[in-house]
Amino acid sequence: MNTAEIQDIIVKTSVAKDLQSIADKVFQEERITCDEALKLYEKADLNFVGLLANFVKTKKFGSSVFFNKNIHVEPSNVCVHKCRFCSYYRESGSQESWEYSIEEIAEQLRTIPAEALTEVHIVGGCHPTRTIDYYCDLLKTVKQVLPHVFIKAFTAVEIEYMAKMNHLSVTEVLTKLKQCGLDAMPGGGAEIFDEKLRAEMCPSKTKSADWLAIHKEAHLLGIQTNATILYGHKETFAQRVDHLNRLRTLQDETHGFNAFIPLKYKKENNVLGIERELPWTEDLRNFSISRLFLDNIPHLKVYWPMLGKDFSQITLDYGVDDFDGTINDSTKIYSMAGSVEKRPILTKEEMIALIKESNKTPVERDTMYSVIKKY
Ligand code: V47
Ligand code: SF4
Repeated sequence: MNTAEIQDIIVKTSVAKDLQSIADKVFQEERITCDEALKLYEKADLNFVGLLANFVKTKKFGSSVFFNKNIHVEPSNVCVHKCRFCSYYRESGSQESWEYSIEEIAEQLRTIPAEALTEVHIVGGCHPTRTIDYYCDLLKTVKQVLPHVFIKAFTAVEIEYMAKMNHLSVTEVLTKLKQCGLDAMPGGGAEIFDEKLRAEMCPSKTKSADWLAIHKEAHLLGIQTNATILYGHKETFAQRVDHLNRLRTLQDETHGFNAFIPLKYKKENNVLGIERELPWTEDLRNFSISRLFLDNIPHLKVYWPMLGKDFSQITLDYGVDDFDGTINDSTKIYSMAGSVEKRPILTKEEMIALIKESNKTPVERDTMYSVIKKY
């Protein structure tokens, strides 16, 4: 649909005047304000924001939907933090904990044919006794076993912890990791930036300003990163807008974020005590409004293991342009929290078929979003 056709639908469906003026801004590629984003969360129905988000996505990327061939490595779920929404951390020695040695991880990676991967994603708990040497050796080993892959590793929370426990600055940690093979960083640990709510949800975790400062430092060192929000728990719409705004402001300065990934709170096996997860319509509205507000972060990613393949296909009409990766059944963070996919794995062919079924064009990318092949 072109601009005029969408504008016509908006007028004919008697959308309120204040929402129409937001739509006009979107069509003119003008930035929407925090108040306008809040108005969208409070007043706009799914079809309205969906239409606009799909318009923006299509203008940027046409029918392309990106994916990559990746695996998640989770070295350990032993963690010094005890975030109240987390279903994953365990004490060292507990039956449900794991603490893989570098050799165990290398063994696992050696079983994967080289052509099956272009990225290894590494995220785990903040382990109380592992020093930065473990993480440096891990990066070097991954590059030895799979020299052609990009490594996207360690959240800002893990980076902060490495700095503290090894008496190093964040810059020193990032520089060392980069020398050992770190190419990019994932977006985890952002949770919700509102200080009061963050203190309630994850009291000992990296403070919001520090999370942003670590990403800024990574960007300045040439390490591209992602960003996330954990939504669907106790946060208000205003707190979501505040979160998005802090990311947009940093991105204006550094341009180092590749993708934004809204992570839906899942309620199983954690102590937060939320009884009902958000309905899917709210997920779609959240994807759409994120696409409209974050005009400077190019990619909007759906993490399909958490939301399920079928529902993730629908998000492709609500502003999403990135289907993440093949994953290879290698993550437990979400299966322990009650994710839709219990054994997340897609072959490249299955991924291509899912995207084509949604009437989109699958585009294989690498970690830096360079195009490998269009299908
Ligand atoms: O920061 C923890 C989230 C994140 C729960 O950058 C939960 O490409 C929902 O950030 N319900 C880690 N979410 C995972 C992450 C990620 C995932 C995929 C791709 C990328 C990327 C990053 O998992 C944590 C936290 O926000 N999380 N517990 C839960 N109960
Ligand atoms: Fe640790 Fe991350 Fe879980 Fe928090 S969310 S307890 S930092 S593993």
